[in-house]
Amino acid sequence: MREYRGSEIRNIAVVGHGASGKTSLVEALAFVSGSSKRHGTIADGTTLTDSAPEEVERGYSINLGCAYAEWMDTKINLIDTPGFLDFQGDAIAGLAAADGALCVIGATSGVEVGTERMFQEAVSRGDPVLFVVSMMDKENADFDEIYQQIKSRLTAKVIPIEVPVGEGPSFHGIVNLFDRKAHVYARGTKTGAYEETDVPPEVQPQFDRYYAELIETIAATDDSLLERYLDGGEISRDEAIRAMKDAMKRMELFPLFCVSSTHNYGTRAVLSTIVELMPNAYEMEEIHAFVGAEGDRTVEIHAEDDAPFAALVFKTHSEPHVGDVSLFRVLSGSVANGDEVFNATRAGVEKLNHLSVTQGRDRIEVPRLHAGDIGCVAKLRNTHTNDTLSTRAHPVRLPQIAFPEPLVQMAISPVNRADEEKLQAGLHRLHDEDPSFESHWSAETHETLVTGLGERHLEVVLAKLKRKFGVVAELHRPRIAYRETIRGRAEGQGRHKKQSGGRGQFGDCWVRIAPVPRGGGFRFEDQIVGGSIPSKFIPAVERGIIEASERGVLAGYPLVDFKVELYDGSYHTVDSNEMSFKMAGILAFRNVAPKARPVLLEPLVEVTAWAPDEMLGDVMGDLSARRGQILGTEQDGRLTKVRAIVPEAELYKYSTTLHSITHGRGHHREKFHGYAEAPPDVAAKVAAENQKEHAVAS
Ligand SMILES: Nc1nc2c(ncn2[C@@H]2O[C@H](COP(=O)(O)OP(=O)(O)O)[C@@H](O)[C@H]2O)c(=O)[nH]1
Ligand SMILES: [Mg+2]
Repeated sequence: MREYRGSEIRNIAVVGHGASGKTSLVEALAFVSGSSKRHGTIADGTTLTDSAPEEVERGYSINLGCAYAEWMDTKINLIDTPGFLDFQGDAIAGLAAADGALCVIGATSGVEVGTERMFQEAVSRGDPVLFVVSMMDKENADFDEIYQQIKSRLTAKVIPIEVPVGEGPSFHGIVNLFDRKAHVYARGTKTGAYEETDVPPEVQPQFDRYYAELIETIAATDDSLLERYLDGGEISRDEAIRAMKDAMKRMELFPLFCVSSTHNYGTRAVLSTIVELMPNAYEMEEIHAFVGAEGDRTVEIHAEDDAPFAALVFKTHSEPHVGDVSLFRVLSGSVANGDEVFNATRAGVEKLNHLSVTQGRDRIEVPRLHAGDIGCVAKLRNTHTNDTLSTRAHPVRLPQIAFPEPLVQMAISPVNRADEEKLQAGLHRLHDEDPSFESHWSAETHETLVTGLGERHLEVVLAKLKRKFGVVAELHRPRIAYRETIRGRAEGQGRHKKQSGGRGQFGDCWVRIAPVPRGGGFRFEDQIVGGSIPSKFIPAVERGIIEASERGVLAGYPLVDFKVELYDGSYHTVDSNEMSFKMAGILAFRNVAPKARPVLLEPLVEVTAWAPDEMLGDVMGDLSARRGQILGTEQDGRLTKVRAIVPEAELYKYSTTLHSITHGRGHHREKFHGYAEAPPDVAAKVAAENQKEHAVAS
């Protein structure tokens, strides 16, 4: 491959809902350009960008994948992204690495939740977006219908640039509104070869309608063109292209195309359009990168070859036998194979051996990459997603990609207990690859918790653990970190006496126990007067009480928010020691706490849920059924936001329920809120479960 400079590079993220045809489109574009020798399919598991075993097995994308198409002396980097929201972390990373997006919409499935989500994400980043209606060959494909859906659900500024010739199984060509020519595909063509003809009579009415709309729209984006148009003058193709490109950058215009990736119809036109309408890599707006240890100063980064090298690692993934592979976007400067670079995020030197570009799973070594290009390198020592590679002389840290926060929580354990260490190492590595996945050990419930964007996300984590790290693990419902407290006061004795052969044990104490406000923890007051317990044994009493309180009195959960006054006791000059006073403390707690009206505390979560208006009633009904207390509702863009306090125990798999109530359009956030007394029936159930567990254990 020859070297490409930024002006000859386009970086395009391919986004949209799951199964809208993104991966197949990338495959077709790489193939018709001649850059990929084979036209792989999803069914055979042979596409360039769905090459991980998890993807082949499931038939959908999980990781972003990079391919390229060389077309019109330009290298188009195509970043295929997953459509399911469980994997939107990679879709967001793909957009962050690109300068524009192809938003793919299936001709029969239309605009879906993932389409809305990713279109908004692209627009909020200020990236130009080109819509592509895919699968035009499918039965019931309806181009006009999809155009109307985009108009009503995504943006009124969408404008068709092409008209399909035939639809569904009879789809066999496209008419380009600029060229006023039809591409009629030879039946059975494998390479997208076509014959150029005049506009066929059957599409003439549609052509006239869309052509008028197009010219009017373009004219409206530019005052001088508008004037000429109103005076009845002509607008040339070049003028129209320039005006459209500018309008796309300002988000004032979104062109619409149509293809069949299976048949390679319409794909050449998409390639040419990307070259003509999408910004080249030199046109990137400047970025403010952080410098200095504190990161309190910034420098401007421009896409220029002779500036110092700076690149953002937007994806890392580990592959068995290869190790870690890092994908990065060169934002400024250029870099040569074998160069030494500086990871300013982790203050480490890395060597870029076998500098490459990727065509799906294949890595193709290149001598040099210029500002604006996307590259890859394997086996860096300590570099992860979101790190910046720069130089020792000019270390900078680029703004990081904001990954979505994980939401769904499960407990995980290895099936084979001996694999615990391997499991922890694997979880750690998977987080480095995918920051929207996290894991941590819960000291309170003694289990490892994993959080991700959805249940599908966590199931894929299990599959990766097995394949990449050889650990078979399983997911469970997480334990709830209940606590206990007391509502009343009580007092009494703890007396430990044991005579066994030689020296005996003796400890005796009297305590009063009382509640303190929520969050007050544990307080201990020594009120011994006259040395009824020698002061050296008093800390032992306290330790005994703390130890006993950790096991609770109702259901085996730690008892919190109480105070203990130690006010009397007795001792024996020979038999008393620390151990016996600790036992006395334990016995005192066990004797007195049950009399102080113990209650169960349960963790509460503040839930904020977003849903379309028409489903709001069902969402609130469901929250109430989960013992939720609704705090209020409020309009937030197109959706309504509901806030509620809900017991954590009732929130298991909430996102799945919300997803089905709102047909995938709702989403939510959770935040720990605090502890509150659980209702008696809940407390009784938790206590019974605890007893059952102990019965099994003993
Ligand atoms: N008939 C037809 N099927 C297609 C076309 N493009 C994709 N598909 C099928 O649609 C399904 C989803 O495609 P895929 O590329 O995986 O979509 P993605 O999830 O958006 O990447 C697969 O079964 C493809 O074979 C097309 O142009 N025509
Ligand atoms: Mg895909």
